[in-house]
This record gives sequence, structure tokens and C-alpha cells, in this order.
Amino acid sequence: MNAPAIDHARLLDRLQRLGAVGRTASGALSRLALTDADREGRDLLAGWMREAGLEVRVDRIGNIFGLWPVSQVADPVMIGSHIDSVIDAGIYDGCYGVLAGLAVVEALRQAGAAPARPIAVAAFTNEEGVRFQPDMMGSLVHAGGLDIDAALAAVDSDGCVLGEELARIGYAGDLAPGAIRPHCYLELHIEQGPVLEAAGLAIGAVDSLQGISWQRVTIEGAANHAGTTPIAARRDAGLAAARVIAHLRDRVAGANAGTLATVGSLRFEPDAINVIPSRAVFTVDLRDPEEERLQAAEDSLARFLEGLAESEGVTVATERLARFQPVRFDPALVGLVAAAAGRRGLGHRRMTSGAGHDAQMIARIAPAAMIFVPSRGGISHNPAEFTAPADLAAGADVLLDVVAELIEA
Ligand code: HGY
Ligand code: MN
Ligand code: MN
Ligand code: MN
Repeated sequence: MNAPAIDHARLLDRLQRLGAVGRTASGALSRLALTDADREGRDLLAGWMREAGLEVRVDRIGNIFGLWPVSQVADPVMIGSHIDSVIDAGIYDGCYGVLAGLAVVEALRQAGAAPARPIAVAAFTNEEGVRFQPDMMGSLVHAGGLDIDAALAAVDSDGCVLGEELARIGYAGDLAPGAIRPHCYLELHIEQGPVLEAAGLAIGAVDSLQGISWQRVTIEGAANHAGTTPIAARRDAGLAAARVIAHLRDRVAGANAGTLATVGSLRFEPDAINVIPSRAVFTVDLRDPEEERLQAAEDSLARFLEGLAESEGVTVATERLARFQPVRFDPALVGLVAAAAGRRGLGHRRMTSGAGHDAQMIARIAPAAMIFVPSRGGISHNPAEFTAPADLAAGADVLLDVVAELIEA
């Protein structure tokens, strides 16, 4: 076998081409799960996989698997991530890991490799969870953490049912959930944070991932006239929501170094300039590497909401959307990543992931690890998301080296 080498130019070109799919009239990238744009992106990926000689299989939650060599499917080295995006997204989040996985298979095939263990390149459905919750849904179903029928019954804010959307875009596959059980799992991903860039390092050997808690909070007050209702007589759902946001920032995130709190979505009803809001519906995203602190943040929010009902005369309802404990990845796999970076003379460090990833789900059923590359300015989930081509190439090279070791194991 010759020395396999990644075709960096083709990887970068595909990132741009996939990144062009799902642009709105204003040019924003929003390829939300199971939309027509997602179908277009899926079709593009599946076409590249087939051109590269992989067998493409789709399971019942729409996870796409590109398998090579075709003769074997059992017990593969799985390289995965996702190609769905958030709203007004960057082009690297998720797509980089899937396309680099495809590039690794192409490099090994090109070099005449005859692996003792097959490779499966996976694009998991609905990692972002923007349209349907929970996030990391496809990999969670794959890992047996969410019943397939419950996932197919998920409903978005327009009342669309996930299973019907999957059928509509032609990706309701026949493969049973979890059928392709990985021997081990690797995910290459942009860091989406500031750590590697600040340290001037090229590679993150990700050994852990923080816990995530997602809730939707609905506060019911009373609509009333903005000009005639005395402050003391108000049951102002808008004010109550504002107090929750301040509490999360000052008393939860502010009080604990490792805890992060975000209210990313908020809407008032009836949403009129001269009407006191009767209802406020918002999401709460809590993160912490320590499970006890994450639990304490959830408890602090629950107590605050109880007190608010009393003080503001409102009613409060919460709905749990997702809850994942912190994860530690496989030390041996993490060691392979660090060693491969070292052999290439790439500056690297072990680190934890602030973002959620499919790897945290697959880690439930197989040894898993992640490889990070730097994000410029630590920016992600934003059109300014960027990673330098040299860093993208280096990450793919490290992925290739580790996979080349694993397929011989
Ligand atoms: O929210 C997350 O961290 C993941 O990207 N869905
Ligand atoms: Mn991602
Ligand atoms: Mn993301
Ligand atoms: Mn993610």
C-alpha cells in the first residue's frame, strides 16, 4: 500500500459546495433538519459517497452511512458528525467531520488499502435540534437512548411531524436503528470556542464533553392596557421572563465558574407595543462539565420560577427538551489522537468540549473520541464561523492517521 494522503483541495471545495446548499434570499445559511435544503445537502453527500465507491445505507431515523469496503459492514470504525445546521450558520459545523471522513476513505482506497476492519462514514440526523428536539437526535436513537417511534413523532413549531418530514424528503430508510454498531467512533469537528486559537495549537484531543440541559418555559400572565394598568396591578409575563433571564445570568452562570446559561429563543404574546404580555415562551440552555453543578443550576431555576409565580402573580410551566450528562471519551482513542498530532509535529492538547456532539451519544455504545481544530475568534453558530484551510487540512490528516491505525487493529 502507498502512503495514503488526503485530497485537501477536494475537501475544501466540497465544504464550500455543501455550504452553498440552504441559502436564504438574504444569503444566510439555514439548512435545518428535514427541510428541502437538508434533502439537497443529503443528496449531494450521498452522491459523493457513491462516486467514491461507498455503499450508502439509510436507517429509519434518516441517519446516512457510507460503508467501505462494501463486502463488510460489521463492527466498523465509524467516522461521524452531521450536516444539518442552525439558523444563519457557518459552513464548517458538522459538515467538516463528515466530509473529512469521506476524504479519509478516498485516501485509503487510493492508496490500495485493504482494511481488516471496515469504515462507516456517518451523517446523523438532526444534530442541532433547532427544529425538532432533542438535539443529537439521530445519534441518540442510534445509541438506543431515544425510542425510534418517539423520535418519529416529534413535532416542530409549525406542527410538522418528524416522521412525515423524513418521508417527504425521501430519507425514511429501512435500516433498523443502531443496526451498524461501531467498533469505535471518531468525530472531527471545529472547536467552536476560543481555546485552541488562544493557545496557538492546531489540534484538540477531546477527552470529555460537558452536560446539557434544555427546557422550554411558558409564563402565563394577563394582557392589559399599557397606558391604564397600574404597575402593582399587572401580571406581566414579559417582566417575569426578564427576571428569569437576569437570574440565570447573575445567580446561576455568574455564581458558578463552569456553568453556562443561555436564553436563545423568546417570544411574547400578543406581541403588541401597547399590550402587557399575557404570555412569554422561552428556552433555557444550561451547560456544565460537572453533573452536580448542572443539577444545582436546574434546581436554582426551578426554585426561582416557583417564587416568581408568587411575586408576579403569573403561572409557570416547564417542558424538558433534552438532558445529557457530561461524558468522558475513551482514553486509548484520545491517546491515539494526541500521538498522531505529535507525529505530525502539530501543537495539541487534551480538552473538553463546550458544544454538544454526536460523539457524546455514540460514546454510550462504543469507545469514542473527538478531534478539534481551531475556530477563528472562537466563533460558531454564526456566518462568521471560519477555520483556516491549513488547520482543516491538519485535522483531516490526523483523522486519517488514527483511522489507518484502527482499521489494522
Ligand atoms: O447545542 C449543541 O451544542 C449542539 O451543537 N446541538
Ligand atoms: Mn456540530
Ligand atoms: Mn452546531
Ligand atoms: Mn454540536
